[in-house]
Amino acid sequence: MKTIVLTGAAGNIGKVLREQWSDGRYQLRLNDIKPLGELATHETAYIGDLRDAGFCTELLKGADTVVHMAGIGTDLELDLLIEHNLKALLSLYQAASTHAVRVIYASSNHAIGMYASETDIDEHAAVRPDSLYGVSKVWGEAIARLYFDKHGVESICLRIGSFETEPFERRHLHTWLSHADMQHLVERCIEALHPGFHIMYGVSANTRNWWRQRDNPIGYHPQSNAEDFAERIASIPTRGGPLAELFQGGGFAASDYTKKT
Ligand code: 15L
Repeated sequence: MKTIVLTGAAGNIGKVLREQWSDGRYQLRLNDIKPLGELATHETAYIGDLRDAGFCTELLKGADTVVHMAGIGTDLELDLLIEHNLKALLSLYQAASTHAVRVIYASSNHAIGMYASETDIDEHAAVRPDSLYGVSKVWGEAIARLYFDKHGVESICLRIGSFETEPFERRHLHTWLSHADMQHLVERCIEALHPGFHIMYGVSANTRNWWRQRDNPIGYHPQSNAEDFAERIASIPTRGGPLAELFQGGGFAASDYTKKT
């Protein structure tokens, strides 16, 4: 049976993955800095800070894959991004290299959020981050690439769209990732044979997707479609005002925007 490390296990995505694996198909090492509640027999809690290299080494020793969902999920202060999205990630990759563990890295669509909303792109398009948060995700993808090229650590970077129970605004017609599709995506990343390094868009099979997956070595086949909710949400403006409608990153792209056209 595979041993999977799940960081950010107490977070939104972490909880959904933990629930999916409640049947005990994997031995789970659950990491967070917050309490994790009652544990099942196939679960072990590793409460601790990923910036601590010794802790990371202990966490990953003997594991097959780490599903790295921990980190700062918004455009907060630079110091926090540096601590949690840059330093902690580096410490995790160092441990992954020491123990030859595959990494599934939670990148984000905000790595390419400054693309205009009418544009379709694939995973090979140049990065265009929409915020310092997006820049921190670009850093993460670069670390993943470095550790594959230089140390052979396999990584799949997931450019996650809008992970929500249901889509609830116009932008989600293009960006929604359902819980079921996220579960399928992460499971395909774990089970794929020798994926190497890849960037995958974490998005459902939305009719209006902006993101095209050119290479799909893991066999990700999403089933949900935000179009099923179009009648209700097409008239609900994207949060962040009119500018947010113009960019794929929505409110992240609109925030602090000062460019004169
Ligand atoms: C993200 O990366 C954020 O963590 C999340 O809060 C949402 O803003 C999501 O992207 C999105 O783009 O909808």
